Amino acid sequence: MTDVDRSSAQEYSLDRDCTTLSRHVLQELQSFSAEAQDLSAVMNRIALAAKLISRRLSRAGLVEGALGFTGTVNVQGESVKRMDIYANDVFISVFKQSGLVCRLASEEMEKPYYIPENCPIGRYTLLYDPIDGSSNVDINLNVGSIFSIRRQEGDDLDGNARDLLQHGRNQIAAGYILYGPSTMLVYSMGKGVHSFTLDPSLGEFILNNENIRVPDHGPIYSVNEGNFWQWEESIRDYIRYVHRHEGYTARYSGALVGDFHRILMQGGVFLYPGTVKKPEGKLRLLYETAPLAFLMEQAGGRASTGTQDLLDVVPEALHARTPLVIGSKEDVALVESFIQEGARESQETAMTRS
Ligand code: FBP
Repeated sequence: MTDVDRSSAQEYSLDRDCTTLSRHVLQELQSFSAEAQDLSAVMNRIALAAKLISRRLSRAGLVEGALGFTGTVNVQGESVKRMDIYANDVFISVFKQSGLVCRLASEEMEKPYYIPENCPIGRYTLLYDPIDGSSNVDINLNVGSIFSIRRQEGDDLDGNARDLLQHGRNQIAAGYILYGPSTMLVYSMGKGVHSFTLDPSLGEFILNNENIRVPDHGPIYSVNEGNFWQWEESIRDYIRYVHRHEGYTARYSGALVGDFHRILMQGGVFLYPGTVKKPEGKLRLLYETAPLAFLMEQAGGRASTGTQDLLDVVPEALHARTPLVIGSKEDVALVESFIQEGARESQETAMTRS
């Protein structure tokens, strides 16, 4: 290797090592304006929350009271894990005394949380799922955090956050943190999807993959088949199709972030359909499905409720749920075609009966 090669390789790895999240955000925004600096600072605080949660998870088995249930039930009617509360409080703490985020809304809080010292100057609202895949926490399997940044509009005096009931295309930025063998942060500001790996020796998230593109088709389908008999016939028909056709393989981790990340990197489709009893499904729009839909569309994939683009859905409430079909555009279209066929058949049956 010539000296020139060696120095350019060193220059490259040094430059790569210096491409931290906050620097990348400013590069993305191609601006050093106050707004750009603020957004970079918001992302930096999210990175700090990720480091604190990653540290807690990595030692949870050794820390008294880090695992298990709190004994309470949250606004979703779910039993709350201690890690859910720890992570929820971490996101609030990192934004105190920041002047950045005036309001935080999360899966664990019925109403948004206001940081008085940040209002009204704080331009942004953070919506987040502090621990996604809670059922995996106590058994040391991968979990995640999901976040969405929206503009703070109006004063929301009654605290019902009605100004947040907007479609997902109004998100300024979105992303997730995957707490796996390494801790990764994946985000988009509407200009492509980029991933960072936490380098514990530096304590920094360093860029490892820029402008991620999802394949148009992939072999993976990811769904909880345990719900098979609760689904509409059309979804059951889609699952029968992938069972009978070569080239499909099932993967389901029980944590949306982990399953989503696999699809983003390898292609395929993740589904959490509605059931006959709960047609709206389980996953929450504003801080679970809309942020991931924003990323998937940025990566060249698609996100659907089965009948419409998920980013066009306007929620009726802060904790509204939606069915989710997300991933490679050909695979999402295939699922939608089964749903359309099912709708056409039930319409035909209804007409013959009438
Ligand atoms: P939490 O955010 O409360 O963990 O709920 C969401 C979730 O755990 C997703 O991560 C996952 O895809 C799904 O629910 C698993 O649900 P099920 O156990 O019904 O398959």
